[in-house]
Amino acid sequence: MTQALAHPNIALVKYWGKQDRAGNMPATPNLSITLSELCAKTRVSDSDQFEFQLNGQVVDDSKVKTLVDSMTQEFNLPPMRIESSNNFPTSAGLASSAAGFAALVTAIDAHCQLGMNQALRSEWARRGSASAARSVCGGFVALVPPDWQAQSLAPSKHWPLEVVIAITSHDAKGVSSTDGMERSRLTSPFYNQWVRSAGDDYAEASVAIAERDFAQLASVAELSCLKMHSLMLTSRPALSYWTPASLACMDRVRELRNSGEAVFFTIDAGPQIKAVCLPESADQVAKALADVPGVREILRCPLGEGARVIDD
Ligand code: 2P0
Repeated sequence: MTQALAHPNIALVKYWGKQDRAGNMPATPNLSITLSELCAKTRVSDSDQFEFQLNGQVVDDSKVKTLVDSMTQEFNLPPMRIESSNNFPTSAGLASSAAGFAALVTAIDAHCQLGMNQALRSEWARRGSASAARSVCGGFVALVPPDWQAQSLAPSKHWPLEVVIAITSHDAKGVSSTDGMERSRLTSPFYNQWVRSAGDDYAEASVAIAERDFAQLASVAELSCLKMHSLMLTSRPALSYWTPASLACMDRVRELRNSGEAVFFTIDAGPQIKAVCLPESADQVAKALADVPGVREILRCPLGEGARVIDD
């Protein structure tokens, strides 16, 4: 039995849309921060047949099955039982699949002694879920061409940002990211412009990170987030992941920033707000978001490390 742990990551330059070829490659360069505190733990053990359990329940998950089948074929592996658990809500815009696939590939690699390096684990995790490629690495992470294997831009200690997450709903999302981004690619009139402008957003964000320029990172990260949500809203039929509380939190973050706090928001394919702050603003941001009507829970995460094998 081998167990691995991985954290979710939050994209600051978003991935929304795939290339039209095999390998689950994003259409645009993207960039994330890896969180600590929240985690997926995945245990792999020998078994007579494939079985996947999520949070203690046997689940028929076609993405997990497909990835394990591909790895089994590629590396001639025996059948495995896979038990995964998350210490945070699943399928609600908190990147549970990112953490889950990064932990899964890391556990299979160790259990079956495949000897993969980090880049190869990232590539296999990407085949499961592209954002999972990034959770293999810690700190500030890039997923860019030509290889589309995630690479570390900087370790978490380079710039100890903190993320305050405002949970506004515990419900699982109605349309999966995979289906939603394909709908946007096929139907949003803004999709081509999104693809054309992503390289500039990526370049600006990576400079802001290298120079620890919070105002510049805030500006480009909110732009990338809102461009992605514009694609969602202009898909046919429209994709809308926000709750009224998500909008109220966005306004609250803007007010906090106008009053001098170092904070910006980002939102994924779900209703939760992730407020990225400098550590000196985190207490104030957490307190302010907790008071927004409709916010159910506040989570606080410093930046964390990449996927790794852990003792039981
Ligand atoms: C991201 N998201 O960059 C973006 C922002 C959600 C919104 O990556 O189809 O679960 O499995 O590759 O990785 C979520 O999409 O999609 C995602 P697949 P994935 O974090």
